Amino acid sequence: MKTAPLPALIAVSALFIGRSLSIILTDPSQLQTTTYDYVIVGAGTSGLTLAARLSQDTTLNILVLEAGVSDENVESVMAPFLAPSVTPKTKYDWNYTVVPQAGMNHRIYDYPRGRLLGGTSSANYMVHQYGSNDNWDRMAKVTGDAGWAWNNMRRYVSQHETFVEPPHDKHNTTDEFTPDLHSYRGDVKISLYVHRQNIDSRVIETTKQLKEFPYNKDVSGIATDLLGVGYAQSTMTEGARVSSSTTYSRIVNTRPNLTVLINAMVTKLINTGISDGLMGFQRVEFTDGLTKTYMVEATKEVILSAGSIGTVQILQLSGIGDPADLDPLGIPVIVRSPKVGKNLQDHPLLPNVFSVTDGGSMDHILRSESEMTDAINEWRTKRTGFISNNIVNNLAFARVKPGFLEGQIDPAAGKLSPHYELIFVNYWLDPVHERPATGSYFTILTALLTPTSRGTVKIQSTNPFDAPLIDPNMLTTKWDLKVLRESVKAAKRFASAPAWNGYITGTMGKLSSETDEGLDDHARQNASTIFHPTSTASMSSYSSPDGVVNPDLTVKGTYGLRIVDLSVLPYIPSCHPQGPAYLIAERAADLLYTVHANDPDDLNPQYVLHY
Ligand SMILES: Cc1cc2nc3c(=O)[nH]c(=O)nc-3n(C[C@H](O)[C@H](O)[C@H](O)COP(=O)(O)OP(=O)(O)OC[C@H]3O[C@@H](n4cnc5c(N)ncnc54)[C@H](O)[C@@H]3O)c2cc1C
Ligand SMILES: *[C@@H]1O[C@H](CO)[C@@H](O)[C@H](O)[C@H]1NC(C)=O
Ligand SMILES: *[C@@H]1O[C@H](CO)[C@@H](O)[C@H](O)[C@H]1NC(C)=O
Ligand SMILES: *[C@@H]1O[C@H](CO)[C@@H](O)[C@H](O)[C@H]1NC(C)=O
Ligand SMILES: CC(=O)N[C@H]1CO[C@H](CO)[C@@H](O)[C@@H]1O
Repeated sequence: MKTAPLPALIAVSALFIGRSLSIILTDPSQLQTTTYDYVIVGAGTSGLTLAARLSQDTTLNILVLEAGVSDENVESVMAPFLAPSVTPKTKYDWNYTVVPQAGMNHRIYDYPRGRLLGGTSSANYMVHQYGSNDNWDRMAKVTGDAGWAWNNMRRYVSQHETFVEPPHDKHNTTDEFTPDLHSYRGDVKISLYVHRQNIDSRVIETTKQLKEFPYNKDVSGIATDLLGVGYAQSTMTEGARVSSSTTYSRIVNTRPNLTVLINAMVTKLINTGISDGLMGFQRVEFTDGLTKTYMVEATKEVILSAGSIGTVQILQLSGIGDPADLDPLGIPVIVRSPKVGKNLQDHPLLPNVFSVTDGGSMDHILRSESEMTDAINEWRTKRTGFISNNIVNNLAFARVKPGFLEGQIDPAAGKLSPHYELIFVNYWLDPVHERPATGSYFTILTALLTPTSRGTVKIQSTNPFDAPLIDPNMLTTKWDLKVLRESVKAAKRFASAPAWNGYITGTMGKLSSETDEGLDDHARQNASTIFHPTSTASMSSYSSPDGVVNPDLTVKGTYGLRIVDLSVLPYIPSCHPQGPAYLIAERAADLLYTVHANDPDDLNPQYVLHY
């Protein structure tokens, strides 16, 4: 049942071109010292960004420990269209699987997380957004820290992104994004599509035919309004993926006081003292994955950037967590923190597949070894063709109709936040069910963006190599099922626009159902994840025990320990979350930081913490 959405041919295309590695270290014996100012755990989306910012202060000595391997010259990572072959169940994946899902017919499914330089930014599908301002403003409100509000966070966009214009294919992008909103002087390159798909014109035509689906020129969220149908903005440039690694690894070479060590899996943090009732955790134990255990120390802070799963695992292994989770494993509770691993949120994803006129989609190309080989060869030599592009060009964001919310508190952060998303794909894309051997398809994946279900992550043994139990607990509330059902109805309305006449020929599976029960069956049978776990080490106000970190990202009950990744979000944002992961790291750097070489004017002294 479980297969990658692309042919096996691509899964083996992770060829190394064979340039030698940068000075990123691969073996602990290469470390010059065991004492650093900061030790960052995880060279992922947030971790590498934070390392790059902090190391602008050359008086600081910084070590980043990454469990995974190098991303360098891995074709499946570099070629945008091959993203679905980077994971699951590869050497670049943590290979997680969820526990049987009560709300989904007790099915299990893969739960990929990048295990390589760049973390999940090296494995994801590259769609880039910041979310609506409501998402950030709600975070400011529940944490009591105005620094998380969008009017403060927005300025980080200028140092974070460089919008690549024109894109690699040099097409005319008029009306495909709003130039004034974007930055052209930041680090991470972002671009519009570089290869047209034959469904694009029908998608845009639909926005003219159905009032329900207005065109939105810019769905980044920078201007706060991301409702409607627009062109995806993706972390890619010159026909290749952009990640925190492609962006920041290079600077490691130029910063003698920044060290990145790969193949180094952190197994726990060691309690190094007690001060004012707070526990210190400034020693980090890690392993080369073979036999040896190593120890390094941070004189200032240890920063966990191991992601929504990895960060929880390390906290729990270190005795920071819910006694109910730790006691049965015989782990002494050093910091009682009942919310560690609780509050897991994710966006359920449901493929709604339509059959289309024979040969009208990309399915026949994806099934053809020779056509794929030709396309990959074109990409290798010229970085052009569909392999140079993301798998998706258009997205839609929508809210349920007002009546829908009667008698119900709106789980969205505000009126600018969508409840669900539609993703338009020019072939059969179902992460759970393999593409049929014949036929041509159009997939509208729908995602529930405001889930009220809450799940858990917890370790199942004291062995750091045992995967934690991951329970996203999806579709276990009435709201979640109802909104996902509504998203399916919206997908069917979308597909009923005249623009699709002569193209769509039918529906697959229970998508055809006219009853709510039938559509719910469809959801329970076919939904899985869009891979956006957040909130497992949630932020709350300084006085609130109902969280794991404080608004400055310090771990409650500790000193010398912070968390900087998506686990700190109290609520999952209504968007693709890599943009928020980058921006959290930008603000974390400000919270820690004394020098801000790029943008001295942008620095708000209110948020600078001097050591
Ligand atoms: C298949 C897939 C597609 C996605 N598509 C999109 C998309 O199109 N757009 C979008 O916005 N988001 C997408 N996402 C989600 C997004 O990429 C992630 O939410 C985001 O990158 C997470 O950032 P992070 O910094 O929290 O964690 P990560 O980037 O996952 O970083 C964590 C790092 O810590 C390392 N680590 C973990 N444990 C340890 C340990 N014990 N010791 C040492 N190192 C450790 C990991 O190997 C990793 O490098 C996708 C995710 C997946 C899996
Ligand atoms: C994940 O599975 C792949 C394929 O079986 C394997 O090569 C890789 O080592 C596994 N990764 C981990 C972290 O176990
Ligand atoms: C791009 O398209 C717009 C609108 O159609 C047009 O006004 C503009 O001149 C075009 N730009 C170029 C460089 O061709
Ligand atoms: C949904 O699930 C059913 C039952 O397992 C399956 O027949 C169908 O192919 C699945 N996928 C889609 C896109 O309907
Ligand atoms: C704090 C620290 O280790 N600083 C070092 C940074 O790198 C320069 C150049 O190698 C060293 O001279 C400093 O000692």
